[in-house]
Amino acid sequence: MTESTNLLTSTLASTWRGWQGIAARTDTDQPRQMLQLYEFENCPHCRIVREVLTELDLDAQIYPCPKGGERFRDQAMALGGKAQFPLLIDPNTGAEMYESMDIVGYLYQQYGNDDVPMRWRIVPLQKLSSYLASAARMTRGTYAVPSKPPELLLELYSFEGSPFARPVREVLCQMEIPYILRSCGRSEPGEWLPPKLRDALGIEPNSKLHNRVALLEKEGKQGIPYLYDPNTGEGLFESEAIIGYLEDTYARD
Ligand SMILES: N[C@@H](CCC(=O)N[C@@H](CS)C(=O)NCC(=O)O)C(=O)O
Repeated sequence: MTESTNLLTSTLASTWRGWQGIAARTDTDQPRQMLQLYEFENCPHCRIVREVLTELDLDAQIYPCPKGGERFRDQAMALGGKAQFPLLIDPNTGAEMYESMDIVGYLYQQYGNDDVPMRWRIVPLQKLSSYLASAARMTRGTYAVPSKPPELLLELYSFEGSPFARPVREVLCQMEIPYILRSCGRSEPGEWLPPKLRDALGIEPNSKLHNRVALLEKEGKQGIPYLYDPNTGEGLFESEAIIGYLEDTYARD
């Protein structure tokens, strides 16, 4: 797939989803211990859960379980008893849950202090559009490829609806590289403008989200996706550069 086709189909996937998984709330309760999610990127049901992680501004440890994967599938089986994804583990409450829509309800109740918004109750439409988003990406983020396991979890600053972050998550998934998903949705109106227009108008994005504030402090800007690899000390912006780095560092022939 060429770079422009890659971006086009990723944008199409976000469009099928009605650009959910971008706007984030600033008033949710943050869990003390990080949530754990066993999933794979192109699974339509897993996407729904990741969108809600963005909406509620929740971080999670992601354990990729692509088809044919050998690194975390057995672990998921041992925890939940079946090879079905998504599987959410919440060490704060002891909850272990399958079923995407149950997980959505749980996250809203536990951390959103709110009822599940109406659009999440239109289950057939949510599922159909998530299947269409998966179809737009064909087999990307579905099947395992050989890779070297990292010692420590990588960190990805991402929001679910980002057409640029998706290809990075797909590669992490295929390579079964576990990572901390640092949710970086958009909470302020100024963040929806393209950076160049924002700069021309002199608008500061002024995000209130903890990961965006931390990224700005650490790197001086808030580009998404941003990958930090504690195993090598590397920190990178730009999806193509990140994918190149992952392949150079973790691919196995
Ligand atoms: N009703 C479940 C459906 C989950 C489901 O069918 N997940 C598929 C992946 S999209 C799965 O676990 N397949 C088994 C596998 O990939 O090994 C939900 O909404 O979470």
